[in-house]
Amino acid sequence: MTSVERGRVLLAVTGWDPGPWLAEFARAAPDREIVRAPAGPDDPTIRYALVWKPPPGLMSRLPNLAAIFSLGAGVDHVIDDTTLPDVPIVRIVADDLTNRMSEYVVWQVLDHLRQGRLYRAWQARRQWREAPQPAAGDVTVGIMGLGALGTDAAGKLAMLGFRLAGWSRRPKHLAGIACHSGEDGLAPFLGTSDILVVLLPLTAQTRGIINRRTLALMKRETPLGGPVLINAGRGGLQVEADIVEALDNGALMAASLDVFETEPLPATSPLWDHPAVTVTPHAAATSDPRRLVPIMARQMDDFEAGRPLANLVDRKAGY
Ligand code: NDP
Ligand code: OXD
Repeated sequence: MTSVERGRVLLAVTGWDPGPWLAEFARAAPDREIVRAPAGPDDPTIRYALVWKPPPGLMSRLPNLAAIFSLGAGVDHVIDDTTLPDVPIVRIVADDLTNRMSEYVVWQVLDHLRQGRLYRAWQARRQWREAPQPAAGDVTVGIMGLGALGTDAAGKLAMLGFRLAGWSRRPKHLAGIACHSGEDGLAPFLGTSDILVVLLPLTAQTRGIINRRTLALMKRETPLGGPVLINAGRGGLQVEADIVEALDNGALMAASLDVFETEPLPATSPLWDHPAVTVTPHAAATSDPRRLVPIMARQMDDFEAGRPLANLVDRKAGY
């Protein structure tokens, strides 16, 4: 079969450099043609789309589209398009991405446990001081979102001796994690969390879930001196004005934020220079084309051989 008979692959990315994705795709799937734009309106040659924040309406103008591959684990950037055709959406579940996210979570949790902000401030003032050193075993990390990323991060934190709690939509039983679920489980879950790690998808149900009311449900007294928030899920999960207020009134002691309501984070945001906030630029777990493209190319081959696509998005649930 020629590459045209097999159908073309469209790469539709906004805000990312397409170069490495095109190069990796050419290497991983030399028998498939990848293009940056449809040949015209209603291009019938496009069979698959690899997307990150695709322009709204673009997918609906591809009449022979068989599947959409999100270049990220989250799919809010795709399914927010109300004109999306009814084709399978595949998201990323890959060891490479999962490991990177767990590295970020462990890095931030340990930084809070070991008082990284205090020591950096003291070093800047040439102060030789020792901060209180709580034990990991006295600290409960609450993982909000016990999916591919949350369960891996929980396992790695458990190896370091932390106590674990978790929250998911549907009930779960996971060894070593006090599992809570659904709306009724939210308050008990937040009430046990000294450090809250948010790894939820952004859906109609989760939008704005980190707010004044939910932050107030966290413990005020913790072995770290106060509750800590780490959000690497999506910026739309958090109400930033409420986070700043909580940091200023003691409902929160510190926050590590990788994602924001508006990205890039506007220069005017008070989060940039808040002394209790660590900002990273949506970089907790980067999508590395070298690791991810071969997985997608394999999935296309599987699909054409009649095997089911893995890691499909449940459009009704929104993730
Ligand atoms: P999964 O779909 O595997 O897991 C999502 C988890 O969230 C599941 O446990 C799910 O519950 C839970 N959940 C969803 N909706 C609700 C709800 N309404 N109430 C309670 N729990 C809910 O996703 P991943 O772990 O792969 O990824 C999570 C998110 O991380 C992505 O959606 C993305 O937004 C973000 N991300 C961020 C990156 C970054 O660099 N900052 C990189 C990669 C991902 P259940 O188990 O019952 O389904
Ligand atoms: C993702 C992301 O969803 O990079 O994978 O945010």
